[in-house]
Amino acid sequence: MIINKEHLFEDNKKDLKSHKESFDFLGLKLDNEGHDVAKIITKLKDFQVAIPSWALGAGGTRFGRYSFYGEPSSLDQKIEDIGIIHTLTQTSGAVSLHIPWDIPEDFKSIKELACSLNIKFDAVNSNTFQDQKGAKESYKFGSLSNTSKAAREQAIQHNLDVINIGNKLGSKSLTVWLADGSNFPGQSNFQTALQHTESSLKSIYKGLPDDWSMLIEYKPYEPNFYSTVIQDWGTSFMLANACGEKAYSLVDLGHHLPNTNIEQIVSILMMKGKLGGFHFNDSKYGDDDLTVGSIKPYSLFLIFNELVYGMRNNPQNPNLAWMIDASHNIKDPLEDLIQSLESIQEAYAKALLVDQDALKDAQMNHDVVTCQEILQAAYRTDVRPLIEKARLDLGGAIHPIKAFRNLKVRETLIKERGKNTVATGL
Ligand code: LRH
Ligand code: MN
Repeated sequence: MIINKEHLFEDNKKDLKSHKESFDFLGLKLDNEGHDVAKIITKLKDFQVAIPSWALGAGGTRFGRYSFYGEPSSLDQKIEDIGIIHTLTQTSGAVSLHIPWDIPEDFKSIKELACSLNIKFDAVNSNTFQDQKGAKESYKFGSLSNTSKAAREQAIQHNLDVINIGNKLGSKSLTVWLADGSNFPGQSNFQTALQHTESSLKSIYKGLPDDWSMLIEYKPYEPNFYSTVIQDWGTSFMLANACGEKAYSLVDLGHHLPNTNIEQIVSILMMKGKLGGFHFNDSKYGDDDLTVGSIKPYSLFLIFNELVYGMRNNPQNPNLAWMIDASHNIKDPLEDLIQSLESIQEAYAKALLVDQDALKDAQMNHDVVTCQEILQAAYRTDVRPLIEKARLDLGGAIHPIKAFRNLKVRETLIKERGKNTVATGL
């Protein structure tokens, strides 16, 4: 399904007047406060978030999975679905593939399809947390950290194969997340496991093309529940430094123990020039992979406040890879992703309204109340008219969820694909 631009234009017409009124009102207010509204709109337009190829169908837990009709059953259909989201939101012009879940059958045609929908190939993800049929070695007791040299070499070769696949698609980064760890005290030697992981990552790093980067994702637990080799930002940072200048840490928002100050981690990694990118989602307890901004929107805003500060003051840190990593157990996957994109854009737009110079002054003068007033003034600003304007200027929907339903997207996908298609992924 391709969204008909005429139908979208007609659907927008109903909301054009109220959008224009709220945009003009907010524009005047921000102008009076000295903000460069046009510059903020441009930043929002340039801000593109990659959609995970593994989150376009219904997710599930060990307690069950409720299928969603009209799911994509091929990579082509997944790219089409990302095209639908991108047409409506104009902020998801990239896809992050997970290998082997989404190996292209025909590289040429998949590149042409993605290009026709203005979708780029962002980071490719390796998978050494599941055994593949016919694989010689098992990852039951680890992959890059396994005490078995043969298992480590198999995992290293898989990562080199993933780089090769990404290279054919125009991707420029590899994301490595390891499930490696242990379930019981005494099961593994922490030092040996980390040493194996470091030397294995160095072997993969040697296979990186010059203009590529390696993103090392950390996670405190699951699927191992006693120890995880790359458990926190410090370990990922250490390994990235050990590998070299093309290696960075990847921050998955759900990979932190409760009440961890993630915005502080983000600011430190940026200051050290080692923040490579994000997996955006939200969570209440564990790695819940819920809709971005659905549980802790203020925390997301504080993270973007550090990102805006870092993007202004840390030229040593590269451009970041913006990606979503979520799982949809009860919502329509496409609507869930659209809501996540809106929350990300909203947090970014609010953070762009923070008067960083005034904040710095107040911090220097220990004027704690003013520090909070400056942050919360930005956070309390309803920035939705700015995001609507950025979308509208690019030919998108003023209200993407409304348009998704008014244009009967799910009904059309079910007609085209039927009710029994299942997407690969989590
Ligand atoms: C691990 C993770 C990782 C992916 C997987 C799908 O929890 O966040 O980024 O490989 O989810
Ligand atoms: Mn992730």
